[in-house]
Amino acid sequence: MIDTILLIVLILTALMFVLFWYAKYSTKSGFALDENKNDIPDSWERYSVVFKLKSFIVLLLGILIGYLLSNSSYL
Ligand SMILES: [Ca+2]
Repeated sequence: MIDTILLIVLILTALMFVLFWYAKYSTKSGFALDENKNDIPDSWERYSVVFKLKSFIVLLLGILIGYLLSNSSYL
């Protein structure tokens, strides 16, 4: 059970990093509109709270992964 949750969290974390990377890449390279220059594509601006909480989310995921890993059968 823990193993499954750990895998799901790891996949979510990977998706999260792809999302953050894509937001930065698309605005920096200029194919997404970013008129207020905050590295968030303007069409994603309604989800900007996710970007504001980025370091908190990464910290939380790190703690969660550590906790799940210590309780999983992988170690
Ligand atoms: Ca923007």
